[in-house]
Amino acid sequence: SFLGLLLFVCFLVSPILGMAQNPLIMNQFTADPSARVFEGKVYVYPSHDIMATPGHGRVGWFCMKDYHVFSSENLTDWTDHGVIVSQDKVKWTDSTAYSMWAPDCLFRNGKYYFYFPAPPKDKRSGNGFAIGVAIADTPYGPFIPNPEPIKDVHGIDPNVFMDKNGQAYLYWAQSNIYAAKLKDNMLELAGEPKVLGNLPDKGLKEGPYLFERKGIYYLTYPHVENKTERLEYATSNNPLGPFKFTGVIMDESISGCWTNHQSIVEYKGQWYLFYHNDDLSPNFDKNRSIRADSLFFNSDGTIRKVIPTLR
Ligand code: FUB
Repeated sequence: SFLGLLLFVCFLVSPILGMAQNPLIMNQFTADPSARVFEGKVYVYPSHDIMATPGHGRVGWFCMKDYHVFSSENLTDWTDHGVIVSQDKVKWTDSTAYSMWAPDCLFRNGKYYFYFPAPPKDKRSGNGFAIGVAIADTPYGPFIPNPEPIKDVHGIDPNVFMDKNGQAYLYWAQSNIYAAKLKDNMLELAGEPKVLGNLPDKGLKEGPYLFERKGIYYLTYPHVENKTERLEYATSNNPLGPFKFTGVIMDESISGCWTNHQSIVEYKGQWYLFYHNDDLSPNFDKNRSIRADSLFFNSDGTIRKVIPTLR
């Protein structure tokens, strides 16, 4: 097939062009990649898409019951460290939900803190998501889930950022993007959640991912106005804003995959965009596959649009 031929050509040319080989993981579906550099390697914490079946998740929708973590030193050969957190081991989650959505991980004071959204079994705050934390001594676990989700956080797609002064921040989404300082214990908010304004008015904004480069704080997020999500960014000189919409990192997917979800990381002197598409499941866009491509900055700090190395 054309897709097979395309994958084969990408496989042949990717080492020559210094690109990652996309999609990164071939033996399972992966989405929402949060890439981090820990211990000299890239670790990717994705969602783990599976197929819902009657009684196990919502048929035709996103379905996930656990998380794996993958590591690599060359972005081509990946080690699957296996399941690090699963919904049946997290006491506060609704174990019928199969909705372990986009996670993130941060290192602090010798510990790795893994943040993940899931619907709680306690429905007093409605049918939405809460955000939990699991803690480990290594980037690949074993992770021990905290018995309760983070208080006062309702939403999906947690992202954690540690500023140079040691202050950590939590970002998350619930149609808009929210942010708050975290206490030093990394388990509680240190201030009121704030809606980050000045982003486009219309369309769902989710999947926040914040990073800093040369004193500029980049708030990146997928934004959908029409059919599929476009990766955009806003900048500020403060991690809590005010942000100014700055540009587009990646255009809408021409494959028709509704979602996209990004993280941006520097590894061995090169910046990379991690994101996802539907390469291994072109007819069902809730079974996704993660990718990475090189990302470049202009001299004024703006990001050059990344052209995906697959359709
Ligand atoms: O993976 C489920 C949801 O799809 C994520 O939480 C969103 O960011 C979107 O990618």
